[in-house]
Amino acid sequence: MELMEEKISAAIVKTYFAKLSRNLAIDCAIVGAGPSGLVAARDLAVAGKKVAVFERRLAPGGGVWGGGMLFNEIVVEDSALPILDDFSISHAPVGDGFHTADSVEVASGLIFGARKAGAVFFNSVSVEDIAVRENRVCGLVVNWTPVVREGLHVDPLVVSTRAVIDGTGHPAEICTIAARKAGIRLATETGGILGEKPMWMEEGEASTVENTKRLYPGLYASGMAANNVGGGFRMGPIFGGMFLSGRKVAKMILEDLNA
Ligand code: 48F
Repeated sequence: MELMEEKISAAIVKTYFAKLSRNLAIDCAIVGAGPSGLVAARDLAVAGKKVAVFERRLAPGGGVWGGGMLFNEIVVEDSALPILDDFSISHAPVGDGFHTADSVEVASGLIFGARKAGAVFFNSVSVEDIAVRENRVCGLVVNWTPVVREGLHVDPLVVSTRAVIDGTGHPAEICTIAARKAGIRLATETGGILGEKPMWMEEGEASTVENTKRLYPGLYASGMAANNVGGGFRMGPIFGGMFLSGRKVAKMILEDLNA
């Protein structure tokens, strides 16, 4: 008779590898499970696309969990409330078109909503490179975060995808690799990464959405990554721009994939 210990281990291994196999060739790969990436993940999955999210840390959610300076509340503008409502995340008005939301509810709600819509998560996985063919970004090079952190000499695996979203936040890691390593000319004024500017909330909220764009065939950026690439201002613990950026990038990718 099979021991319970054997059954449990076999169930996890079998299910995980089936999940990984199903996601080795996908419609959209999202790097980074921050707020912009999670909104995009849900929208793309709701539209029927095969979406996977690759997150370096154990817990998806990016910079949402800690609110402002570890006070676990965030602020959202009127314009982004429909997105919170789509995820059934509560919010309370504080005047002048601003609302607060509990950052733990926001982080967990975004993760749950994206997953329930069909997006698949690969957490503790770091994206360390891209694949480029015929002038198009067409894949991600992935490895376990502990392997990368330990500096182990272990080769990665590759996931093929029709679209990549750089949702890595402030460092814009995927666009940086594209520009510096692949020699890709990004769709910016200089063709390179313009660099994030200092704090200016109103401007930062607007520029996060404006800078959300297709930067090269197959490569898009959202959230703070988009702002870094496009030279926008930072905005701190107000998150409407992040949510709207996620919605915008998903819409652009759907148009491109369905063209
Ligand atoms: O930074 P982050 O939360 O992304 P975002 O959607 O949102 C920014 C806000 O949280 C905040 C802000 C709002 O005012 O300014 O900063 O732009 O999340 C980025 C996620 O990407 C992961 C990282 O661990 C984080 O969870 N990440 C970064 N690089 C990689 C990565 C990588 N190479 N591979 C996998 N995950």
